[in-house]
Amino acid sequence: MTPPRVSVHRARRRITSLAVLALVSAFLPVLSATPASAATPLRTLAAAKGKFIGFAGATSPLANEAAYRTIAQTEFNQITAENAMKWDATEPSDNSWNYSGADQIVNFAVANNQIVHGHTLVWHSQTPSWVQSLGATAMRTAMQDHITTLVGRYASNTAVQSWDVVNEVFDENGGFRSSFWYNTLGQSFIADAFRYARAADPDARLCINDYNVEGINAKSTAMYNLVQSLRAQNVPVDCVGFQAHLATQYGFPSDLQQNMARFAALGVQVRITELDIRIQTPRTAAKDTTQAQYYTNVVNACLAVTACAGITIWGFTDKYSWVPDTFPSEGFALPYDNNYAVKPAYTAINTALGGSPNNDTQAPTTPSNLASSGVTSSSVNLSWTASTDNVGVSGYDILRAPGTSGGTFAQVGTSTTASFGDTGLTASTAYRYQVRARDAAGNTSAVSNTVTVTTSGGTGDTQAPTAPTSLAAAGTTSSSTNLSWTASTDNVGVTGYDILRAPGTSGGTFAQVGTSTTTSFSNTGLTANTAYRYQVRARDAAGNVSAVSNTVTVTTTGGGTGGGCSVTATVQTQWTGGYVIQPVTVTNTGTSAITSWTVTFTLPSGHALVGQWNGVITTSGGTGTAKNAAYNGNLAPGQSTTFGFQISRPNGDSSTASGFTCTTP
Ligand code: 9MR
Repeated sequence: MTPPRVSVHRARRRITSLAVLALVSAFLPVLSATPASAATPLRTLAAAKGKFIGFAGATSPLANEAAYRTIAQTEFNQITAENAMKWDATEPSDNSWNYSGADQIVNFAVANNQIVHGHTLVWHSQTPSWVQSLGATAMRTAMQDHITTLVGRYASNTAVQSWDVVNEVFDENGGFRSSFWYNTLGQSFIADAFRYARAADPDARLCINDYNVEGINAKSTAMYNLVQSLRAQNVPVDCVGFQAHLATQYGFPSDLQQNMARFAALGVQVRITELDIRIQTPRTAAKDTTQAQYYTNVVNACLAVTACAGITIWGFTDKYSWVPDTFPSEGFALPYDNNYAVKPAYTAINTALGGSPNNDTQAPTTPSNLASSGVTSSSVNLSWTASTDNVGVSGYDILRAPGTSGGTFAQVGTSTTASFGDTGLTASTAYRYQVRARDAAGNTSAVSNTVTVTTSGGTGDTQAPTAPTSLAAAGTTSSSTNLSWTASTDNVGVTGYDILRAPGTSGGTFAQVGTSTTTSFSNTGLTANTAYRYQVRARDAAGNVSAVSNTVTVTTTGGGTGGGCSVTATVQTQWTGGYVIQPVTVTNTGTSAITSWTVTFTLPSGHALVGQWNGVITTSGGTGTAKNAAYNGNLAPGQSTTFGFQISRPNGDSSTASGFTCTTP
């Protein structure tokens, strides 16, 4: 039989845990810790695998420690309140509610684009004595009130997506735990709790959660049978949580994946809800290695089971772990140490999620099939087959050498796509090109094949295009403006326009900010409430450049006392028939606080809104209008918030919403 891995009955005060931890730490040998900065964050890696990676959040360090907050928001995309949503925290006496900790967790999650798992509605522990002493009828009513009120409070908050409805209802042999719930109400309290929760938030995913159920054993089989029977009775059990409070001295439950898979076959989502892997003190490098291997095993099991939605780690720093509270000679269960340095466990999780932490040294593959096209007397278009890389290709360097041999290759440009246009070349002249790829850690690939290009002889043409005229700006927002002008003409044809910009209403220098092959250009990334001057000039195929156009002065909107905003939108995922835009990031670009914002965007024909979160979105014709939700309209200067939405589109249509513009009233 599996040895008991955890006792959850004892909730000592934090002071005890810190005292024990301090004592243990005093004898801890110095182990090497590596800063996490070189690693791709866990949340990025997990999202790429379609999983969440979360942590149990404690309200005090979240409020008071910047180091804790930084890791919390950088590394994780899911939060479970470690204690703040429990009954004793939220309803300490009958119908007297305290949401401060719960709201703190939820607000943090919303601000950082994280999802929240509510923990926990019905549990024998951390439930006030006024509940425990009620008679059957009053206890059932109290349970219904508690669930209805607490779940109802967050039902419209799209960050809060799931709840532990009942927690730890089994004993170690697979019988029902002899808790006050069971002893007063019998097992019916379980089905009732799920039904009350479903009524309070029909969209929330409702979970049953327990410990020592990671492997296949009497307790997990009892849980399996209960879930199967509840679902057969249409009791809304959607998900099973495996706490996974593991300990290296008891061995790894090697049938974890198999166990999750059998639950998944019942049609439920599964998740690892409270992962930590404690060791017996003192901490040693060998124990760290074993612990890291266990973390790897858990991540691999979740990755291998499609129905596994993700993993929540029960905290992330040893500084705030429940373990020494309960097991005085055990601890060090988490991926960060007391000083927020990463441990081998962090490296293991990151690696298992597909990352290459601690200074990635793997170079991208070499770009191949470099080829030239569209060679003129002054320009060439290059394209190549993209490289791949374990942490992603961040861009390409374009290298050029003079002539058909000899000389030195020097970098003449960069590209984030697999093509590049090189301009300003001399007619009837040979050049050699190569490209190489870079990754996010700065590794560069070997160079591609070399392509030799000889520019055309040109026409001997020295006639410049006419200067563009009637340059005008329209649709200026706090961060962008649209320029248009009357086309130039040229004896050998205009090939494009250079767009030049100078700061302010006078002075400064005009510098090229873009090119266009049409008679319009949209300049983005501008600062709110700021003046800019623009000019354009035309080029012809022989490389002749026109005089500049008239100057147009543009002042972006927003800023000042009214505030201003900018918006960027990302297509997170798409499929035949739809896509998700997430995050849409709204930033106050002004110098004073704003209290509301409005983002408009264009929806292609046949695209329809099917879901939205953290904003209030309406559509009319081909225009979408998103206004802030009640809780994210207030933005200090420089502060951002995000929202998102899902769109359905006709099959075969690969277009997405575009033209995102932000305004403040
Ligand atoms: O980590 C929690 C700790 O701070 C509390 O004192 C304790 C009270 O029982 O609960 C801990 O979290 C438990 C979780 O809510 C349910 N599964 C077991 C966890 C560890 O005891």
